[in-house]
Amino acid sequence: MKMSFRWYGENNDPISLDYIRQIPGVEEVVWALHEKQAGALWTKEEIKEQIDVIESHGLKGTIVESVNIHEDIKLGLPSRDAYIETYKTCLKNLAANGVKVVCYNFMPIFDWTRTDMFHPLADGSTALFFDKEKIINADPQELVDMVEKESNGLTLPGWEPERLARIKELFQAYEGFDEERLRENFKYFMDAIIPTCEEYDIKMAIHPDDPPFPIFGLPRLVNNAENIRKLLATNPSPYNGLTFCTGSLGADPNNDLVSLLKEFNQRVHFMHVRNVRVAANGDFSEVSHRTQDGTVDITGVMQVLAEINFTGYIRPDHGRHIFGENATNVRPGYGLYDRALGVMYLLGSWDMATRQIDRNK
Ligand code: DNO
Repeated sequence: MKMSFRWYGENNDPISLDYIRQIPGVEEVVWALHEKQAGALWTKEEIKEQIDVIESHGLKGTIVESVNIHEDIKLGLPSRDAYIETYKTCLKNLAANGVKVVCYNFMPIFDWTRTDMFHPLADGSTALFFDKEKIINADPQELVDMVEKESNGLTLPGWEPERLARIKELFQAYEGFDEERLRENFKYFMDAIIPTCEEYDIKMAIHPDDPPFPIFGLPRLVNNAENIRKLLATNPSPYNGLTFCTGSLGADPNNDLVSLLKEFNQRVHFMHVRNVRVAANGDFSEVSHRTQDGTVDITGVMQVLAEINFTGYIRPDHGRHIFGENATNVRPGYGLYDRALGVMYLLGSWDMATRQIDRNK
């Protein structure tokens, strides 16, 4: 298992690589060229420059999150072929620099969605929060305005201003779009890139839909066992793999994370581990990584990883904002402290589980 930590790049992340390096067990930095729009080319030189910075701090940069998919690919427009060619070149350029896994998503228009970025928790910290009722009644534009207001000038992944400027037009383009059509477009994309992935040994790891149910009428592809089965079946190559995000999938209480991981682990290349507390009305709050603090069985998930001797990448996902972190000094969900505590919890669970397995041998 390769422990990693997400980092937004120099002059873009308030957290330095020097700090990340001090978190026990972290070997890898999960990075991206965040200034690049979906569909843009990542050159070999730009990639190398970023990896050099990471390596100069004693860390590795062999996993990327995300190389975003242009909306025309998801929509299946004729222009998709040109974007797919560029995507393939990105993959080749990443592979040439030693990158092994690419995390991405296939969600229409929005990436992850929340209604509140600094929701107060009982312990005095704050965390990302999702109010289901509010979303059902909201106009997508209100959500965009909220995200802009609460992100304090730091661009949030998946909420880039360029993407948000096109909201109305994109909603029109997706009118009448259903799951089947989106899945067909996914298959078209996957079938086109898999030969490149296989040739250059670079794996794709799709991120689940967050939240794992349709919002604003937009279809979902990666949200439960049945849909994940269908998605993986579109192209059976192991290079068509998953990012297994416990927080995203766990926001639907019908998803049993331990059994999902048991079923799909052969195709899981990247683990995002965090906990959520789901309320009876469907609202959910992000919480600490600890199993008892939420409704996701985090230690159960770590036990499965230990049992299969997981060799892929893992990162603590979002954390609460604690120890003085707030809207003025942190990117929502991506503070330093709670994610660092998360690393220790995940490694502690892993160490105990693997030790037990060794003893029983
Ligand atoms: C949120 C992240 C997502 C994730 C993308 C992958 O914090 O987990 O933005 O990076 O969905 O493309």
